[in-house]
Amino acid sequence: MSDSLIGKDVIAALAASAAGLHGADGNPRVKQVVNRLLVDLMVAIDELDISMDEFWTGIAYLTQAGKQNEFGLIVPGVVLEHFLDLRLDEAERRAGITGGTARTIEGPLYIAGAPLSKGEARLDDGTDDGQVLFMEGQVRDILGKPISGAIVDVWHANTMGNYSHFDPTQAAYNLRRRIETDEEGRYRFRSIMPSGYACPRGSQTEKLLKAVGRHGNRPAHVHFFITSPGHRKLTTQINIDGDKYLYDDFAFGTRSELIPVVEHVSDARKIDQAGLNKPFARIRFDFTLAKSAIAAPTTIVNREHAEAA
Ligand code: MBD
Ligand code: FE
Repeated sequence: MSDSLIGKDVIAALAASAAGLHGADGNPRVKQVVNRLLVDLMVAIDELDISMDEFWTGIAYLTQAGKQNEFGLIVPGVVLEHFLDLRLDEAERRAGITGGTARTIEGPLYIAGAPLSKGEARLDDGTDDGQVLFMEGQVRDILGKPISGAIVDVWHANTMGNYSHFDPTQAAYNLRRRIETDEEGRYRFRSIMPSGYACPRGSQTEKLLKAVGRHGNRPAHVHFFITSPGHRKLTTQINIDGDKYLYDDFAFGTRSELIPVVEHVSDARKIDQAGLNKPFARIRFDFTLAKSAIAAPTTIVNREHAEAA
């Protein structure tokens, strides 16, 4: 690292001017954030002696990432989405909110408006002959009371690690459903065992990961939003135990509390009872929601979500 060429006072003055701090117009929060990020960026450029070519390579990288709509993938890949979770965890701890199911990142592949059904659903359309997976459980509050009428919004990849909507070969909303819990707070679904996701070949995300010597794989997982009036929204995932990438997730989403036992059922009678003709897997997982609180930041995240046609 070479010595810096520009004084910190000069950088501060340039950033303040560029962020409009000397005028009354504009959005004060935007001005505050832009000022800070400009200071931090100029200090980094100066102290790391970032060359013009390096700088413009970075801008070209980001431009292409934007064209390819990849920021939603780069953000978890560079740990920022997990970092936001850690901050929310700590804010909740300080507000005295404890006992809920662990949260983990949403990721970029949620599609709003999946078909809604009561109590149970089948997520797959029967065209993927992956292992059948039954998953069920109960949604409860932190006192252990079942929450009926909660919405379990679930989405996951197919056996190729691909998500419907983003993968045009799958039907709309394949492997995506919303299930309303029954009177006992229970949900239940049939689906197929997902495979892990891998960042697309040739993507900007993959290029960055390669440049820092990392891979772009996630362990197999199932995503959830759990919502119920009067309770804090839960954004989480479960990971499939035994996956090669279980504790080596490029997106930093794995949490040990979110790795349920996967029961592999090969007993002929049980297979028959399930109406199947080959072994299947079963996962039981309960969700615990914290009560709504005004003392802590909201868990409702407003970000752009597509909806299938
Ligand atoms: C995924 O399926 C995912 O969940 C995340 C966080 C990033 C990329 C793909
Ligand atoms: Fe995912």
